[in-house]
Amino acid sequence: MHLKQYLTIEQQQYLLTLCREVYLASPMWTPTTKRGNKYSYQNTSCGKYGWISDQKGYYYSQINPVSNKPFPEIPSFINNLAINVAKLVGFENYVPETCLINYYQKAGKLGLHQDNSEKNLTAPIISISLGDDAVFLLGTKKYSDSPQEILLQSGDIFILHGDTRMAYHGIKRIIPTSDLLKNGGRLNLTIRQVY
Ligand code: MD3
Ligand code: FE
Repeated sequence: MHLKQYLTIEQQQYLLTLCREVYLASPMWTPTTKRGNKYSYQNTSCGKYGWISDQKGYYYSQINPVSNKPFPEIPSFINNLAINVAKLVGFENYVPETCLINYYQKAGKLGLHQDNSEKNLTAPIISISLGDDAVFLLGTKKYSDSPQEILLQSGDIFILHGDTRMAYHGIKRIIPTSDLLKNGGRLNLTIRQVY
């Protein structure tokens, strides 16, 4: 479910200050694949768990690998927003356990992949876009099915549930359009119930 322009400018600016607070306490890093290749974006997390991709593969951890400290809590505005949005797709007992924050500069991208390192594969994933536009690719459970291109803009929320939860997806490219972030780029927040 694509909620276009769901957030006001004021809400987007507030989310941005919350993101800054998170990455001051929990610095970003560039994730790598199992083989040691760098992804074309940076990330950090808040919540009980954070998402890690390194030589060991993809997994959730309670420790930020840069600071060696636990991830900070999910700010209550983000937590409440996720709970309310989950209700829109019929989930009354959604428990946000992590909020992954991805930062894409102009050349940022993310290849087609499935998100399956969560134990709970039925709870929805909630994605919030801030800053520059992104061409988002959304396929199906079959890698070879050609994905559709969806424009994600600042203030949009996308809810992945039901059949789309296990769909292949990625970020094809970033289109510099927004002045929300001081130095440009795009932030994506994905809120997940892991267990
Ligand atoms: C479709 N992030 O962090 S958000 C990711 O914009 C990720 O940073 C992208 O894919 C980003 O794993 C896409 C939208 C999104 C998030 C999770 C999904 C789409 C999804 C899970 C299943 C299917
Ligand atoms: Fe993903």
